[in-house]
Amino acid sequence: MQQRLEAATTPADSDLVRAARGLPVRRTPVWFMRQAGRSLPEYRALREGNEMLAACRTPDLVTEITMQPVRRHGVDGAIFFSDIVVPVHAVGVDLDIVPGRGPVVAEPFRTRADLDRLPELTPEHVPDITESVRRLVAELGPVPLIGFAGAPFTLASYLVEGGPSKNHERTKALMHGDPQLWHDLCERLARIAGAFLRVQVEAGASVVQLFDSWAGFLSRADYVTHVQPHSAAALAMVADLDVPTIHFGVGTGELLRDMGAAGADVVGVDYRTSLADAIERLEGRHAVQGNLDPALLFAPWEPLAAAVERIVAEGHAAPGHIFNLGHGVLPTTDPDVLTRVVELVHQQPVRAAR
Ligand code: 1CP
Repeated sequence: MQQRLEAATTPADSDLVRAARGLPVRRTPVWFMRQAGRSLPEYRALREGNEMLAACRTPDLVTEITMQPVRRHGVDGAIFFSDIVVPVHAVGVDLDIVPGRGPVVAEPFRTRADLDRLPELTPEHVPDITESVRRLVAELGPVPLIGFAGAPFTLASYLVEGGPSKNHERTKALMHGDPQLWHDLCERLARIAGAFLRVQVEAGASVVQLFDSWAGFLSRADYVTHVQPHSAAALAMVADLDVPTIHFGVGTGELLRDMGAAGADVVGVDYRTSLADAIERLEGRHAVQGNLDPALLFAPWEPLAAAVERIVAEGHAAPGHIFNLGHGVLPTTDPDVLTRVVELVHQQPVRAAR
């Protein structure tokens, strides 16, 4: 017998949080990475004349931009509008987010002396983040706010390369050329990422996601030796706070088990690995999140709907499933298609209680 659940009145009882914890849900929860952003005309209007980093530090803009996709699409979670480089910028690293390019660091990190530029992050560095989260939690009611941080490897890549990188060659050169310096750099970044997650949870975020977007560029051996312990350390910094954690990377089919072992409740799956294969690799230890190919949002409705239905059905094999894309919403996506996908996911049958 399926137990009937009353409508959620708190984020802790929402379908998103319940799915992350492997509990029965009313409907499969759905949100989209990069749901706040350039696909929405109302976002583009608000960002007009506001630089990205400044926007991330302005509570009026952060709350409005975070709310936009929740109102428009009826998604089950709000992703905090920020960027993975906000905490390192907040502790003093000179960087900018260049339109059309991404984060660019003025002086890339290459030597031991550079570690001095990464002090501990305290709540005093980011009072505006606390303020934005508090305002959002009040406005969202039962809809959970998803906080996030960049994982040490992905953050280190931006700092070492000096910006977006295709091959991460300087990062890997440091990892292998001076493993001790690499370890010390990632240890600092794990503390900053973990502290940034804590600030968001202490202000009221109900779930957090650690983005290790570029982990898929690593061999499994490198991941296990040089990366996973630091991601685990970042996640461990919120382990006492009673919020579920999600761990995501792109192209990580070969790393899913090791990413899961870093300690998150939910493992994010990109579109290259089927959800069925991912669930098998994770051996029932984790809920999963994913994994519609963002490019499929440009296909005709029939094949798109078939892919959505297949993903929801495959998700039933996991302890819990949060529907999402395999990576972020592409800027030219038609937002009406996203709304339609949310409706379709919500219409699908949920897994029978076990
Ligand atoms: O002018 C603009 O609109 C800037 C585009 C933009 C936006 C909207 C950037 C620059 N960052 C963001 C917001 C953002 N970044 C969010 C919140 C919005 C949401 O998800 O709805 C989040 C979660 C991020 C996280 C982020 N930033 C990641 C991890 C997620 C992922 O996409 O893998 C990464 C890798 C970044 C770096 C970054 N910031 C911005 C860009 C263009 C990039 C990628 C650059 C690159 O290719 O290396």
